[in-house]
Amino acid sequence: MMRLSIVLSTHAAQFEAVAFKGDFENNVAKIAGYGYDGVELAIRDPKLVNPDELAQVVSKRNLKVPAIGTGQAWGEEGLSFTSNDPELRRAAIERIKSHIPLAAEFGAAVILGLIRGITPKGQTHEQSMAYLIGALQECSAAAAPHGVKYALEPLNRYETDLIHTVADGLDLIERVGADNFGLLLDTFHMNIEEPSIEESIRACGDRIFHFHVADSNRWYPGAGHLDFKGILDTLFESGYEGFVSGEFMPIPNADASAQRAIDYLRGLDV
Ligand code: LER
Ligand code: MN
Repeated sequence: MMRLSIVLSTHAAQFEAVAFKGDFENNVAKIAGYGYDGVELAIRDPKLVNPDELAQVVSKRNLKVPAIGTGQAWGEEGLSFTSNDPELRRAAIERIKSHIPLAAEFGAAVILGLIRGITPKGQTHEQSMAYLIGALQECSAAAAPHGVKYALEPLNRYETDLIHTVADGLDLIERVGADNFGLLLDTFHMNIEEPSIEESIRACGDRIFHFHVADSNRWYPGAGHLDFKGILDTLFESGYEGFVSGEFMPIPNADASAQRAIDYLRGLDV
């Protein structure tokens, strides 16, 4: 049976598609109660969490942590691999490396979303790509001995100018040249950018390190017009063995969206 998780922030977060924010223990209990197998933790800074406490709360409910999201470090602190400020670039790299011990403890992938940044005015796209590749090589090399993987997420054009599609991501993987560097595919972004979601999943193959689901409108799966049966069958036919993780807006509210998502996805018989 497909393993399902949902994004949960360890602290109150600004990102609108994080359904559950704050009140960590209570939310973990609710998520387990709905039948999820895991929680994807959004952690701005690992220094702000107590790893043993986190592990205890999560394992008490028999949940796994398939991935750790880092995007709040960009959203709330402006850290970016491609900033024109060398101190912010260095801080972003150090922050992303600082997730390695926690990720190793949970056996989780570390997600690289908006921490990649957006090309600042006056900087060329080539320069951003050079910064990005250097940062990814440094982080991947630091994580490899610990068995930790990084999953960079292609994001739609309205969020960044850097890496929109699986094709962009595969080209980046080639240039980074590290076995522990792959992609996180998100159906919301794919619906905007990919010519064919299924073809792109097949093209990405064993470099799919994590998977986000939201419907076309970024509501829970089942609330829009994506063909999740076709998408998820293709994903598992490609050999994917990881979690399918819900990252959608809390509409009509966090609890109802989480419950409707799991009911719908389980009903697909994937
Ligand atoms: C994060 O996983 C995501 O999908 C982005 O839209 C964050 O900006
Ligand atoms: Mn996502």
